[in-house]
Amino acid sequence: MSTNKLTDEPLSQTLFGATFQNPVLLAAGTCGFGEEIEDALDLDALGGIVTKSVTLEPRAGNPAPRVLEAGNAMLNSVGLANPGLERVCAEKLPWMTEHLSGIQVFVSVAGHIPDEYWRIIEGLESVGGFLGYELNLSCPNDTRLGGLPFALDPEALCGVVEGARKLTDRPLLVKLAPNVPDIGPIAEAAEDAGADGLTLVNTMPGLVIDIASRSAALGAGSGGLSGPALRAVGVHAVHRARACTSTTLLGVGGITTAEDAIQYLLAGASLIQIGTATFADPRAAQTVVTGIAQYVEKIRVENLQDLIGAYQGTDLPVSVSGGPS
Ligand code: RRO
Repeated sequence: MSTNKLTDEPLSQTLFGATFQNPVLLAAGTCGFGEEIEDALDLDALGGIVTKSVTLEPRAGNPAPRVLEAGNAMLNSVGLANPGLERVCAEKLPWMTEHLSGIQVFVSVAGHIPDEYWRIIEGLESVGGFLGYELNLSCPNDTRLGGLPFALDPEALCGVVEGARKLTDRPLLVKLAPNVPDIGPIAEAAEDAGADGLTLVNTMPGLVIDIASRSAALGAGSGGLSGPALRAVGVHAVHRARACTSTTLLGVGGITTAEDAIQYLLAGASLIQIGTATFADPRAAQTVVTGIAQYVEKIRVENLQDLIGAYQGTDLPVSVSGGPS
């Protein structure tokens, strides 16, 4: 049996120059700006939150239905509904400054062209109430003007990140997409462009067809798939990014339980984000914090560093040549 002595705060980490009391954050788009969800759970018990993606102008979002169940998953096409930069600065960030002092906040930023990302950062820089940015370069529902989402095009992604890097000293996370042949080189490109951390992964493009009407079940047509069906994809993406970069990783996709979160930690994520699970159980993230604490105590590791990246398996796909035909 291990003789490791447990520290007082085994879940606490210093990352990006800030203290995260535990590794559990709420994912962008699932908790508004904190205020919208504060009655449903104890935000102070978490490591942090990522806000809904902020755009330059307010956005009403896509036609209903915006969310539906799709097997062991959820499909959404919210369409970036958000109050826009001006109201976020005037209302949301002041609320967060006042109410969220013990946890870390990242503001998610979205746009159609690089300049929109940069103008949002410029608009937020002088405002308090948050630690850093998460550049959402991977929304499947509102693509980059005239092209694929930035996260599917490494050159375009680097352009956004390099420009953003010049505008801020705050921690800069980049959120990547799962629907790429190999996320490793994309993670590497984002790190080289100046990202301080990578969030893996956004939702996977998906479609549900109503067979009676022969039309899309979501109001907008296709959407982004999340929930348990995405988890193995996300864990694999984190493991690939760990093999190709040395930057801090945030794992997201299909985490419902502490066991799910621990898979992401073992794959190399320092922080994890809970998204879809919050819709079914608003207190899911708190339950995950408690479960990770119990796990750490049970296996008697000193702290989270003993778990993070402890999975040492191969990250290479098994070759098809020579396999069963
Ligand atoms: O708002 C959305 O429809 C949305 C966004 Br911004 C995103 O990044 N991922 C997603 O599944 N939905």
